[in-house]
Amino acid sequence: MRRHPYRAVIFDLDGVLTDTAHYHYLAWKQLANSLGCHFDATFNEQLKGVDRMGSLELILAAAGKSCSEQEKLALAEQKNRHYQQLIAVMQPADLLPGAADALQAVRAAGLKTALASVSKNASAVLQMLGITSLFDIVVDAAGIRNSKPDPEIFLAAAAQLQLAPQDCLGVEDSIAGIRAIKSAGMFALGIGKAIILTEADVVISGLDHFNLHDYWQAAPG
Ligand code: B16
Ligand code: MG
Repeated sequence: MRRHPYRAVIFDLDGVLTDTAHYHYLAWKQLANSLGCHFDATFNEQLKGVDRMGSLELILAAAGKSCSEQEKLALAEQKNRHYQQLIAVMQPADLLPGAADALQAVRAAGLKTALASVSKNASAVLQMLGITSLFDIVVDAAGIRNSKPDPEIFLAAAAQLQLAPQDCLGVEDSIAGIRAIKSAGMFALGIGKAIILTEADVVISGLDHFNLHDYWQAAPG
């Protein structure tokens, strides 16, 4: 049997394995509206995959507002408190359809699994979902300096797995994340809509449509 062209799959968390992307949206929307800033789902696409302070900067810039560093920290903390209230009740049933099966299929095929999330809440969410043990390595906000779309988080994951970037397939639901995967030199599998994730190599609507073998022919080499 032909060896699979990839040796690892690097998964994003929010919006790929679980619907925390929606909770981030609700928490940012409440904060933005309390500041009198317009906020909708279209604008939110720009925030996906972007770290907390980077997201706040985008909201303030779009509204033409300026704040001191101290005010920004307080606003980011306020958003995070609301987000943490929303995720407090998460449990294994909150895994998105196909997520656990996809992780298990990757491991059964002999490939490594990694998580690449810029969220400071990533480890807590993995614990609540009960899937920490399904990852060989986890790279989160603590392990990087630059948020997506910088490729750093995906390159760090490949390095920790002791693999070359081209041996890895990245899975992302955000425009910033797909850009990070492509900049890292990896195959990018988008989760969502092709009309939004235009830079992805392949887009599927969710991990319930994940089939590792479908991505063989598109692999480099
Ligand atoms: P936190 P991912 C990202 O996670 C989210 O997509 C993004 O919306 C959020 O602002 C960012 O994490 C930071 O999260 O405020 O919890 O540190 O998509 O990289 O898994
Ligand atoms: Mg995401």
